[in-house]
Amino acid sequence: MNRNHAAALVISIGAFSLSVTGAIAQDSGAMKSMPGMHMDAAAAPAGSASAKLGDLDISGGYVRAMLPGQPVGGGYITIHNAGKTDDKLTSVTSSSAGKVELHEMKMEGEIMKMREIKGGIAIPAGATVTLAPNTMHMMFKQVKTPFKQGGTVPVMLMFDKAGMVDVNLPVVSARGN
Ligand SMILES: [Cu+2]
Repeated sequence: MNRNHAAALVISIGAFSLSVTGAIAQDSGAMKSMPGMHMDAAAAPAGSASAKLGDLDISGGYVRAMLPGQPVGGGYITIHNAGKTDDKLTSVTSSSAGKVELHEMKMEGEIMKMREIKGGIAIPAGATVTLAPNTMHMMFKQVKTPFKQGGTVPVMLMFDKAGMVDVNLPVVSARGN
């Protein structure tokens, strides 16, 4: 698939997740950039997952259903550090995917770009960090069975200080509600 085809495919499926577009571009070997993306609201849908781990309050966890042919899934979560010690989300694993990467999306001029966040996501003392569409997200790769609305995707979040916690993320619609 050349880059133009990837772009056309993305545009044809409409207003869906930017993680899809980024991943397609990435998988085609060109870590780029689709012009003309719009920004979604970042509010977590009803029924999203929560958990508590030490000083960390985890909420708003969910993944989006995957569209036919979509090679990767996107997941989102909010982490509040109520403690006095900085922490860091170092990695995520899931039995539903061969691997889970932490990604971020950034506008560079008119262009939205996605890249892997190396070294984890800092969760400073007192801070609330949100992984949401169009910003940071969990990217599920080598997904065994495409995520389907109504299902759940188990993840294990690993933190530098707080340790690890299992969360079952509900699968919401591909539009994120
Ligand atoms: Cu991504």
